Amino acid sequence: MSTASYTSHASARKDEGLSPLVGIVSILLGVLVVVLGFLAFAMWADSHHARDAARAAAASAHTAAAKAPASAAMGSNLGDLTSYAGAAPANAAELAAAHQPHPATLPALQAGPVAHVHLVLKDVTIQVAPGIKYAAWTWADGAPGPVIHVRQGQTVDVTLTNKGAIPHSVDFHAARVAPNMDFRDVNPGSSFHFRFTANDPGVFMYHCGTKPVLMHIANGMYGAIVVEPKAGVLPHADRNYVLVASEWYLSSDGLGKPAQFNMTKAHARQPDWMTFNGYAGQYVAHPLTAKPGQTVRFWIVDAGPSIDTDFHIVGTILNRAWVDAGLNSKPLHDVQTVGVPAGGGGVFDVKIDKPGLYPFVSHAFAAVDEGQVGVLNVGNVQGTMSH
Ligand SMILES: [Cu+2]
Repeated sequence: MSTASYTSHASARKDEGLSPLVGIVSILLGVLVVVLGFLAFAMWADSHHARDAARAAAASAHTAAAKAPASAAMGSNLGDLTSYAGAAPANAAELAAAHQPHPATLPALQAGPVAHVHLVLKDVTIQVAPGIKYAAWTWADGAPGPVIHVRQGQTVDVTLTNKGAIPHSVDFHAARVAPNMDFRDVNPGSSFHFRFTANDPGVFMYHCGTKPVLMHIANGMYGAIVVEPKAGVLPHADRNYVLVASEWYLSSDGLGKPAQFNMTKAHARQPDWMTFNGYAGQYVAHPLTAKPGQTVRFWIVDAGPSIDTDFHIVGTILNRAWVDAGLNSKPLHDVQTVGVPAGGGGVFDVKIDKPGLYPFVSHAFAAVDEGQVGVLNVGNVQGTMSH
């Protein structure tokens, strides 16, 4: 509009000396020409945008079509955002009680300068909640993979054996190496070997980094490596627990045939289940334990693939929190809830004097409803949580 008014003023000046009527008509004609020109430009731009949008849609359809055979072969239910959160068979409580919980206790260190790690990748049907079957791509013993515990300065000697149906790889967040060399894809039936020195203390994620990474992680290919600082650097802890948080995106309820990965839900970040150590609520049915007054250290990794964990223990306050597992830094003291980002870690100390049942959660509470909750039983008390 400013262009139109500037042009009409210019016309008015040029036509000085003619009769007022001719002047007014010429001004109106000038405005009309400008307005028509503007409208024509707007229509052209609109059609141009429409054409671009059509091209983008076609390209996106083409990409989706290109991906479709692989996704279809893997059973992904493209376009379906139906939630299966909370699905449960009639005997869910019985199944939860019978479930062997994933070991959360930090395993012992390996002696010597080299820690040997053999990771075997496999396609296996697991359960992610009581009675909920999922066709996973995981490490030999399910998801998450084994906790690797090394001392700062140790060399980690990794052998990766792929017993799955498609290429996989392993990416260690604790390593400073060239990813194109050491995180390379390994074909089915092959093994690959590499080493790195664990110079940075903390708790780190490891995961398959093969494309699409979102799918490989969501299917269960992740775990935690604890790089403990040299003896005496950290305050003493009486118990050490490792928890790997993650979320699951299901193509079906998993009650009958195993559910598979749903890319649409993964892109929408709409999981059906969220877990600590791969199985919804397993430490509610089988609590972690401590004695009153003991220092309990939680080594947390959030494997995602996409949602953060807001770690909180109900009924107490975290005495020490090394945010993002930065063990070269000083911890925060006396904090209520600490975020652990997807792909990150956190180390949290808590000392509880009073016997009781203390739930630990991701305080983003949809996560609790979807299974990311456990209980720390302090003092071997009996009973269950009322909330
Ligand atoms: Cu993989």
